[in-house]
Amino acid sequence: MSDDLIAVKPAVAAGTHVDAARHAAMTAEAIADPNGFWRREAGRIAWMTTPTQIKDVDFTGDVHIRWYADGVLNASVSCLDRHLATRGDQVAIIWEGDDPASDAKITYRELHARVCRLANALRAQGVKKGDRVTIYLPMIVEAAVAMLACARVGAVHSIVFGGFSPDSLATRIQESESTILLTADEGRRGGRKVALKANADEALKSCPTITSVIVARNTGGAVEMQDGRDYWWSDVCDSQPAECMPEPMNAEDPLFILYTSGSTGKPKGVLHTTGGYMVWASYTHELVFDYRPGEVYWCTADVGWVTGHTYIVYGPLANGATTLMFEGVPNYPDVGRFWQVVDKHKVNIFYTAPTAIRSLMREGEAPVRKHSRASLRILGSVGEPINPEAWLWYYRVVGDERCPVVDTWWQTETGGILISPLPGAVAQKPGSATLPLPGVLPALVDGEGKLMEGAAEGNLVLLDAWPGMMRTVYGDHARFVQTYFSTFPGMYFTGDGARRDADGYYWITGRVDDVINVAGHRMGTAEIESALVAHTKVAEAAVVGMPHDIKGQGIYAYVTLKTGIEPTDALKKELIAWVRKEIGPIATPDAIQWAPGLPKTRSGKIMRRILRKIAANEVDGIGDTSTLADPTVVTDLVDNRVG
Ligand code: 6R9
Repeated sequence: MSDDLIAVKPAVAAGTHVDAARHAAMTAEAIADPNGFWRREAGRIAWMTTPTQIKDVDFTGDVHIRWYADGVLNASVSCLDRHLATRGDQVAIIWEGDDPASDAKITYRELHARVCRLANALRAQGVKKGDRVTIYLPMIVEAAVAMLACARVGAVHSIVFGGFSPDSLATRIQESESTILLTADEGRRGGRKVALKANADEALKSCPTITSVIVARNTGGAVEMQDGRDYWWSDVCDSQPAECMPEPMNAEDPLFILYTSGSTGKPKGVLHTTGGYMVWASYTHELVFDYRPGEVYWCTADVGWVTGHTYIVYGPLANGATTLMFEGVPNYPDVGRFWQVVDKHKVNIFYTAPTAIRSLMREGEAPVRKHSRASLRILGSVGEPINPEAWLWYYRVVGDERCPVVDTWWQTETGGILISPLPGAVAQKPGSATLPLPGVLPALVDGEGKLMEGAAEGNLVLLDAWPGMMRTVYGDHARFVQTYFSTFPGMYFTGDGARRDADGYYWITGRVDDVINVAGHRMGTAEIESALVAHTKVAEAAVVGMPHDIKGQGIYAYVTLKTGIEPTDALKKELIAWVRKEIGPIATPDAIQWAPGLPKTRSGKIMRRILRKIAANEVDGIGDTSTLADPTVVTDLVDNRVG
């Protein structure tokens, strides 16, 4: 690990929202007077009724988390209406297509009108406050319109990433009991088409709660439209008025559900509410990216992930920013695509994932140097640990040593960034997410939950709440308490491990549970295992992460076949295709090893520690196998390791 300190440059500190002194003052104030601090920060969004109650939190017992509980607001008003007088004609969204020849610019006034039309159409379809609406859209402007229209009528949106399979979509619709699905004919990515409507049709065979499907015409590809259920977006929206009364929402009314993978069982519906989430989205977007009016801001995530929710839509729009939405991928039509877009739209702030940086790094400096990148001011990273080598390449080659790199640590559950340098205040260290934002109280605990002081390595927890954190698991509060507050009672457990150095800087080391992070996509090993065992020829499966140069982690699956089934290469291919179909391409196994037996304890628990070591080819570190029911299985697995 690199411990070089990269100081804040005077040019960056000049005119910053938060300099070092302010950072220290805010940090102290947020601890000394959280109610006063967060009452003031609430002023950054638009309220119909200003809250007088600020923080009401208990991390023990049944766990309740309430912020601004008597406040009333509508998230879409903060993102749209209140900007109309001052920046109605400013571009809100720059849309850049997968095809470099296609783009669009939408002003705040146009976005407001499009959101209102869809909101009216949703009401006409019978959508009421509290109803769930599933969104399965590609990275087109309609995705942002859909989110804000749901917010406008008080519907709770649940976005399903367009790369998920019909099965994954169906489970998420069933779990949320959505009544409406918003989708498109097809999506585009890297010159290929994604059959969204066809996937949706497949999923809807097992989703009786859905009464209507609203379909955006995107590629113009042929789709089947079911009479009485499916409507074209333009047909339901064009005739609607461009004004729509926003639904008054209590601060603690849900804004959205987002399903995310955990270490066990089905994906959890992470529930975020309105007031605290919006304050957090605005606060963190302004501080971490030091966003200044008039700047062009680009986050390369997909709206199907939490990063897209908070840092493509809600945060930037709450702050009146110009946010760029990109339909494409980093290497299409060529590996200079990101920098070509940066120059084309004069992007000032650029936020991407380490996996993208590593894949571009492999292509050398020339495709970067070909483009000027002179507009860039701040670079951000999110989604997984960034290795110092990739950090330094990002800093030196992409940012010409001019732009600070903000490595932002957070999770779907946290709603927004918790640990990150503020570019005008905190010196950076390549590979470290550095310090908590003012108002965030991370700590490290050992295996017994004992707080560790000073320089240490342990489990990353949060000792107190912040306004943007999740409130519950949708429909399963007991699972919320169990997952996040039972490992270390009274503390929120992140599932991550971290090291803290002598300067108090945090270095996230990765998940300590059975969640893996593949190319910045979070996945539960249990989900992939259950997809594998659903195949008729598979008796048992165990999945672990293995180190991968580009993706951070790859998927390594140990598969035990049913008696009499021949282990062939053709069957490996069949299983890989099967997992892609069951979950989606992001879950494609990188390696499958036939396992006549799995290392189990005498009580039948699979020893994943051993499987991880074999997958990583660290066979010397396997350690004690004497507690296994049959230690000889390990020898067989080591001898037949794949790769
Ligand atoms: C925002 C997002 C969350 C998990 C998290 C951690 C990893 C995210 C990171 C990072 C090291 C960073 N993670 N950012 N690890 N440094 N800057 O990615 O949410 O998809 O829920 O994933 O991602 O392991 O626990 P999500």
